This record gives sequence, structure tokens and C-alpha cells, in this order.
Amino acid sequence: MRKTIVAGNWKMNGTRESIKTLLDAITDRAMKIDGLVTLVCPPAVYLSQVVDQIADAPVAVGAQNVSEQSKGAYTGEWSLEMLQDLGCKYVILGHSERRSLFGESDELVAEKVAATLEAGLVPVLCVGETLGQREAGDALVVVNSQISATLQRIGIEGFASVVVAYEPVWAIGTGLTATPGDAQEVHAAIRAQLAEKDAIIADNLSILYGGSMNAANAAELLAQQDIDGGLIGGASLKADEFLTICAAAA
Ligand code: 3PY
Repeated sequence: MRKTIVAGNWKMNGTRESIKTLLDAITDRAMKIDGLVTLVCPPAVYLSQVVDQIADAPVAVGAQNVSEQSKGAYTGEWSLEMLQDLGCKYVILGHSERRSLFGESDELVAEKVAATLEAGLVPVLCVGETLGQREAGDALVVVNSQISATLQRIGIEGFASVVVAYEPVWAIGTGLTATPGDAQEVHAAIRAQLAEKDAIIADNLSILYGGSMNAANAAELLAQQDIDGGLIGGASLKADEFLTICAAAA
């Protein structure tokens, strides 16, 4: 069964105090609905605080990144075992900011996805094209090749436990959004690519849209057949707006 997931990617924002306030507002009104996952992904240093504060509220917690290594001399990194130990269930991987600012390659992202699956957490694999690639007519080729890199590493069976997020790079943090039709086209192409290997796994895969999704545009995007939720940036830092998106997805 395909799940609908609304995930807040808080990026590198917040303080102990502001995160407590934001989370109080979310947990007070988060809806417990079958098939809907409300997910928050705070900065790593606040994961522990967030897990503790969530307690029994119907909100899951994810990290924004993780090391593919299991332990040892990797200064500044954290491991899957540590995320498990904290009670994290999801990990965003291959966000375009990780790819462009921190040089993460398709191969490294695939390694991280594989390690995350092995640890029993759910990877949220981000893919998306740049503006130049879209303008050159290469959006689908780029996205399909990013998916292929992970497919080669984990096989189609792995995708039974993966969530994909399509985030056109030109729509991230810019206020620009793909039209519902453009987003739907890419989501359908991802599903079709995986359906060539296994139609059931492809059909059950949740594919989220990310890239300036907000309260005003969410309903139209979420109404598309192959859009199964959102990975929300700036709008997830405002409880009202985030909860409006969750309601639109429910
Ligand atoms: C955005 O919407 O800006 C995002 O990057 C979500 O991950």
C-alpha cells in the first residue's frame, strides 16, 4: 500500500527554544490518519530533543543525512546505529544541497541508501534536475539516471522500503514550483522506470514532491496521481502552514 508522507526538512534552522515551540504546535494538532505519515527532520544536534518531545504524538522523526560508515574516525559524522539508538525512523539522502554543496555523488548516495536499508531505517532518496538540465530537455534523463545509480546498488527489492522525493533543483528555496503537470510527468516517469523491473513495488512506492511546496500550492500538487506527499522546506518551519499541507494530503 502506497503511503502518503508529509515531511518537514528543517535544514539548518532553529534553536532549542524555537524547535520546542514549533514542535508543540505540530504535535498538538497532528492528525492520526491511516496511511498518512507526518515526518519532521530537524538538524542532527536536535534529534534527541525532538524524539523526546514527540513522545506518543503521531509524528515520525528523520535525519537529514547520515554517514555510510558504521563507526570510527570520521570526525563530524554520525552513524545509522546512532540514529537507531535515538529512535529515528527515516533519513533524507541525496538532497540537492548535499549533492551540490558537499559533493555527494550518485554512487555515495546509493551507498548511503544501501546502508540505511541494512540498518532498517527508511531512506528518503532525493533526485532532481537543475534548471540548465530542464531547459536542455534532459529532466527525465537526469532523474532516471539518479534513480538507476541506486537501483544498481540495492536492486528493485530495495525500493520496496525506499521513499523517493523528486525535488527539481531550480525550485528549492527559490519560491519557484514545478507546475503540477510538470511534477506529475517526472513522478510518473520514475514509477514507470521502476515498473519495468517490478510493477507492484513501483505501484507501492511513495514519491514525494519537494521544491517550494507550501500551503497555497500543496493541494493542486497532491491531487496528481503519482504525487504521494511532500518534502517541505521553508514552509515546514511554520506550524500552521505545515499542518495545512498535512490536511491537504490526508
Ligand atoms: C525545499 O522545499 O526548499 C526543499 O529543499 C525541501 O527539501
